[in-house]
Amino acid sequence: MLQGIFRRVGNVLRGRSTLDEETAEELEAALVMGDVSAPLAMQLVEELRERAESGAVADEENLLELLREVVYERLEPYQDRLVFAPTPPTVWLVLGVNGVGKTTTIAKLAGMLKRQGLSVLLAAGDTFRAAAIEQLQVWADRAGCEVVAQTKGADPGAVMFDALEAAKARGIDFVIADTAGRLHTKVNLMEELRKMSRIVERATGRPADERLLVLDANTGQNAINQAREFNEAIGVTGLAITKLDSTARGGALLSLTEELQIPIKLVGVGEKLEDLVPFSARDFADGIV
Ligand SMILES: Nc1nc2c(ncn2[C@@H]2O[C@H](COP(=O)(O)OP(=O)(O)OP(=O)(O)O)[C@@H](O)[C@H]2O)c(=O)[nH]1
Ligand SMILES: [Mg+2]
Repeated sequence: MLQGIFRRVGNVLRGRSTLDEETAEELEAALVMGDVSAPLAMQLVEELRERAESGAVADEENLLELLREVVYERLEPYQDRLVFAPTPPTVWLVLGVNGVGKTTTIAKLAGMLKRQGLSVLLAAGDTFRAAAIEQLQVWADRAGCEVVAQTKGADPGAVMFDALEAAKARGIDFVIADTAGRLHTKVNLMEELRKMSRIVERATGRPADERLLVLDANTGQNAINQAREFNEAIGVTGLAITKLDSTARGGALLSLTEELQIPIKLVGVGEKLEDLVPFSARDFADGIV
């Protein structure tokens, strides 16, 4: 994953054992090209320079190794696990603008839980987009779980309510809710998500255990604006970053976590059911070289 941004970084550092002015500038540019914000790129290069100067850098490998460490230390505090409820069902709301990979991520999560022998019910909360319900159904069949749905145009709050009732009645371990990525207006969307959230709270006595925001790694700095909006509307508990397999960027992850202080829980690395992994700061940092 992430060969794109980091190949460029690797190219800059390859063959250099000192961080002279020219290398520093090239490295900063390579980071910015990979969607690291300009101020953060400057900070990273500065940190690298300090470390390079405080210890003897014997070879170019060492310089890359130092950069890995700098990136790892920045991300490590934001690596976190998914939250499970003390008593079932665990409820996860999956949020994000259209096309980021919500429905695919839900299917991958369901597949992951099913493989662990847990029962999962999906709530078809995207009642707005044409064929969204059918798409969720197709994925549910692949993952081997059931869907609670109403018809297109139905109230997603009512779908949520039905799904929670069904899960409680049948002793299901997990309810994962799909949500719309777009409504007539953004205000409508946020209002609808808040309503779904309230219904979870009323039905289970606590907020959804995860309000997972799905972000497409390719959207770069724009992902930060999306995260800010969803976070203000209903409080995001974790991020799922998708399409890291197909991006030449992904550096926005670094600024994203620091600006919003929201942990990254999952990473999507492909279009298949198995292509979801827990976020690892170490793997991400290692992707640099
Ligand atoms: N390469 C790659 N593609 C992905 C990944 N996750 C999702 N996709 C693709 O992204 C596209 C959109 O995925 P969806 O799951 O339908 O996205 P969504 O957020 O539910 O979209 P809406 O329902 O329209 O709001 C599909 O073509 C997926 O196959 C990933 O990790 N890697
Ligand atoms: Mg969808």
